[in-house]
Amino acid sequence: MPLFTEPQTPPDLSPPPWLLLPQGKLLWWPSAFVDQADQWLAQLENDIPWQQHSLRMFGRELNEPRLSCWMGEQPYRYSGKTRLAVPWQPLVQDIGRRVSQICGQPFNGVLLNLYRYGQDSMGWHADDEAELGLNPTIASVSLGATRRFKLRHKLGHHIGELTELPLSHGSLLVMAGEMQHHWQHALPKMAACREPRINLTFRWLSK
Ligand SMILES: O=C(O)CCC(=O)C(=O)O
Ligand SMILES: [Mn+2]
Repeated sequence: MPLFTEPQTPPDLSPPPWLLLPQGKLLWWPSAFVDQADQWLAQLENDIPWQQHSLRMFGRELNEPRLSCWMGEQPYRYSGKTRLAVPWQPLVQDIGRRVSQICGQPFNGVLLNLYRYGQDSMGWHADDEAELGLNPTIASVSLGATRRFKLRHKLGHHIGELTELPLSHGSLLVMAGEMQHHWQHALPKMAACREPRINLTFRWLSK
């Protein structure tokens, strides 16, 4: 028996500080849920009623390049469509409570997204629907394949240096402050990626 054992690295239990950007702030915590991530991914892949939705673009109805599910307490209107809410599932509610504790904010809905492979993606946009309120806190949990999350200031790249974050299995990203007024985000295609990714973006909708 050795008298002394190697010092253990304490688990990373407290959130990192907010990253302050010009006109917005971010909390990026890559290891937030690494211990639970495998189990959450397996369960959500199976248990969520994933739906294919369409988008109206250039006068045509096109399938969104991902599957999704709006879950929570009330309908959500975005991209010109109204999405009825699927009732909370206990696991999703549990994840939401943990995320709320970290952000110090309540959430009453979550958009779950399933990117089946690297060809699934999300174009440039801001989460700026009126019912999200003035400066919404949007909290995003990522599971599965690491994908690139891109950010750009609406006035151009010279405003913000930060343009891309790798969102890995078990990570948490929170966008807050004036972010949705001044910045857009996107999840580009990644041809080489063959693994699925699930993303949960928790939101608060005014009644
Ligand atoms: O998949 C992501 O990380 C982002 C998804 C997103 O921005 C959205 O659904 O509004
Ligand atoms: Mn978004």
